[in-house]
Amino acid sequence: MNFSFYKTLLTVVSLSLSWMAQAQYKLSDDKATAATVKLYENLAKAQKKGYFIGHQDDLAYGVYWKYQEGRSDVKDIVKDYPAVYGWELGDLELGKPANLDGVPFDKMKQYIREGYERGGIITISWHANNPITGKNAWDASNTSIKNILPGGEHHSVFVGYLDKIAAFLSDLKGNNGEEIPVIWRPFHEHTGGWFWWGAKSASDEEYKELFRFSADYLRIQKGLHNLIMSYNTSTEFSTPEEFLARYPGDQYADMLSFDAYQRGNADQGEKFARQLDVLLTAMNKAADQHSKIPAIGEIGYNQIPDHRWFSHILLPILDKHTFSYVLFWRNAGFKPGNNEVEYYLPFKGHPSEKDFIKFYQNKKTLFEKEASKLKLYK
Ligand code: BMA
Repeated sequence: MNFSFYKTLLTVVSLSLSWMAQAQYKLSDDKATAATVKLYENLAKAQKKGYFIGHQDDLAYGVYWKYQEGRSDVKDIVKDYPAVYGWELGDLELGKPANLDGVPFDKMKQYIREGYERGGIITISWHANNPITGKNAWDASNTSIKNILPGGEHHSVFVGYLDKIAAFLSDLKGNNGEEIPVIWRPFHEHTGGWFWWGAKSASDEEYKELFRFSADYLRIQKGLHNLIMSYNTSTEFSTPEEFLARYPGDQYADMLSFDAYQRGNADQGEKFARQLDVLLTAMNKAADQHSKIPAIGEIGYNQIPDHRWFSHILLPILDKHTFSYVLFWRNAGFKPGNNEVEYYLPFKGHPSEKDFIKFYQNKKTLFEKEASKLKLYK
């Protein structure tokens, strides 16, 4: 018996299997920077360990504070930062110094660099103003996306918007001058009817064209190669086919995601959990079929009225599935404009504090300390 022959054969087989598992996840941009490629491969791998926890605007403000160096509502409770930092560019395209939620873009750049240098993951969304009416992202009236695509009357306005976005994204640099990789999540919740790029104003084909045109513009015309493209629906689907109805194609998407919020009373929790289960099952099938990485683009239950929500509603479903990350929406706090209070993660002293610590201690929830150990950019 020649054992060494079998040993060599076994090594060759297992090496090629692990190579195939990684090669399966290939970025849609074949000119992507080395760090972007690494991040994407490492995001795919890390799914075996668990899922990263993210928070929108985490470093900029919390429910009771604004712009305090090093502070985070998450860190106040669990002594660790989130692993994923969500940021938002809405109003940048108008040349304003701060975004639609008041976050100054120069500060945002600084926070992005900080999070990245600590080993965290950056994702950026864009509540783009309506280039046709000049009103905001929620103006879904009287819009035809054809007007902003090549040949359309408002095409140049839209291209002007993209120029501003490109300037920002290309100016995100790490300490060594390298471009910071970004999970770019534009034109999100497009299966819903509330945004001008949504299902009410744009046909499936028009949406695909919008997505492709803007991706090509950023990558080819603007030479940006630090983007991981995210295709992000709302909750209007229960099968992989429905989820993919507006999918721009494998050459344009790297991550698949959806946004889902629990609303109403705490007794709606089980119903939300069942819905989340259906959504994750359908999206993950689509992700498998296309060899893309799945994630939850946005989630939350405003003010968390159920003080066991994280451990009893969310965890059992999240733990059942394999996906890359989940991003909780922003801790805006009291909003003087409309007298609303908005936050999706607890702050120190909130009745859900203990429950969130349990969520933190769960093996599969990955925060920044674990992300940093994984060296996602190497
Ligand atoms: C919404 C709310 C708004 C905010 C918008 C964009 O869901 O949080 O207050 O302006 O996201 O960040």
